[in-house]
Amino acid sequence: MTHEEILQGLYDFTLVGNAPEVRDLVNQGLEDGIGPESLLYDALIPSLEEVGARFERGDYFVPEMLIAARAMQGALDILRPLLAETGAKPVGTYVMGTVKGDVHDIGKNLVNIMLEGAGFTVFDLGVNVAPETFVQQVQEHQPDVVGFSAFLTTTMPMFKANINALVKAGIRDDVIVMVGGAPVTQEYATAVGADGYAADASTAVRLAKDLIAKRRAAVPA
Ligand code: B1M
Repeated sequence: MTHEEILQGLYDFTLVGNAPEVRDLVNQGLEDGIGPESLLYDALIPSLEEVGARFERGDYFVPEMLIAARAMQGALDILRPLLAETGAKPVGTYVMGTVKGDVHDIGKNLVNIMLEGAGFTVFDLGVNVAPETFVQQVQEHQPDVVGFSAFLTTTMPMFKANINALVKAGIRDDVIVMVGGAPVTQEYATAVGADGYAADASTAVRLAKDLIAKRRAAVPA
């Protein structure tokens, strides 16, 4: 198979949620020398975007979205160690979770993989994380950054609820707050009082490093 055929196959099999074929093609692609980033950004993510577009048009329903997501997760299990394998020095600590009411986690997991690859220690709180859990975990781990992911317009308001909970606990200024997720925009992030917003995983890593560097420069150790 050519590289193009492998990428096309990955796109097609993810779209129909054929997890065994997706796993096989990921392995075959890696054996043939296709980079993990290319498998991700040139096939898997575009396929999930098409899944979302079909859902919006009413051509797909929740079960189709779910099996496509499972196929993607199988691929990520194989790619995770390769994406995270950079030998980077520790750069900071990150507490991350998907907000309350929201169970989407593929995007969050991808951000975590890239953060780990860049040298962050990541505490992943999972999905459907309540404001009080974020507060408790920030108090426990004292991270440089706390990240909130939201993938539904209906769960985005939880950013503000989480920030309010940090304020109430008296720890808002101790931690950098970053937000992200498919429907989130810079304007929304600014409006709720987040310190940073990123549209994708690699920008999220770059921004986290920049925000930490700025904070460390401003606050003498
Ligand atoms: Co849902 N879903 N879903 N879904 N789902 C979306 C998000 C949707 C856009 C589909 C659509 O209509 N086009 C739509 C939301 C519409 C909206 O509110 N604007 C939607 C809906 C409506 C729903 C339900 C309500 C459907 C229903 O039940 N009627 C339901 C909600 C359940 C709930 O959470 N309470 C639901 C359920 C599901 C499944 C469970 C079936 C499944 C999730 C499985 C899982 O995650 N384990 C699912 C899926 C798979 C999707 C789509 C198709 C794919 C999501 C995905 O993984 N994308 C999605 C359509 C789409 O996104 N195009 C959709 C790939 C991923 C790599 O990208 O998630 O954007 P993304 O993550 C990016 C960036 O956002 C960013 O970096 C990531 C990597 O580059 N990022 C950050 C993420 N977090 C960040 C944090 C940061 C910085 C950057 O800093 C802290």
